[in-house]
Amino acid sequence: MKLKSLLALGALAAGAVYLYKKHQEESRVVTLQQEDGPTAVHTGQEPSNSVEQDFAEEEAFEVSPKTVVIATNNKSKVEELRRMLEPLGFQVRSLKEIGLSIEVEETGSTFEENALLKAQAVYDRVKCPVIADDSGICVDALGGAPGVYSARYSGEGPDGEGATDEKNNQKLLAAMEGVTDRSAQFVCVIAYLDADGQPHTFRGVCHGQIGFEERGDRGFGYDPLFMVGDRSTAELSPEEKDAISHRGAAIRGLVAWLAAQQD
Ligand code: ITT
Repeated sequence: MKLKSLLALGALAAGAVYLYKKHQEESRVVTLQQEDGPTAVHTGQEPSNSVEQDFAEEEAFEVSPKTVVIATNNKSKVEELRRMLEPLGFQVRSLKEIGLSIEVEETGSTFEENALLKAQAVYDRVKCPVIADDSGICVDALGGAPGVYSARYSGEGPDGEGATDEKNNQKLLAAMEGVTDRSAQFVCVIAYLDADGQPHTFRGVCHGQIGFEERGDRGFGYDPLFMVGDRSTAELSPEEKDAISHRGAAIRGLVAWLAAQQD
């Protein structure tokens, strides 16, 4: 195993130990009331299934020191973040699971700004640790476009009304017709708001090339067009994608930072 991989594994293990210790230490009970949002109940205990099922009706959900709410409406992002975070001891809660319906206007001009906007909007409603993800694809020959507009690329107006993954990919392929420089980056910024609402951001980048046709049926979004070596990221297994992806890199940044907080 390469030294880089060993170091990454070490950082992940340290992060997991940190979360475990934090969980062991916490035993107080705090109830936070929200005006028109759900109520987060901090107990330091594992949540029971029955509490989970009542989230929407009760406007309450249980929060242990390991709980993190994922501030995204993109279920593929939730899936990727969950599969990376849960093995490290995080208790991942999606917006759907806590019964919180929220759309945040992405008015920022950088991934960092938009990730923070999304994290803050959700933190204001739940007052417990939150992770938001703003990500996209930046194509060198297109001056970095679609960048922060990746989700809205094929849509109408500033909200990108009507954009879909399929239309985005078709538009990108058309824009790249006859272009020889195909270099591109997937970028992900994870905004983490801790229990006190202090913001921290972590950026991950994955370098690749825009393909000439869609390949593979895994992943989501621009994956079928994003080539790393001779495979698209839609042809990688989940583990292979996490090991090289922009999201994987940003999450490893967060986990290493959490581990450093132990001291
Ligand atoms: P939220 O804002 O609710 O998180 P969203 O899908 O609108 O969901 P973004 O604004 O961050 O998220 O847009 C991300 C865009 O970049 C969207 O078009 C994704 O399909 C694409 N994208 C991000 N990560 C990707 C990945 O790992 N593979 C393929 N496409 C990705």
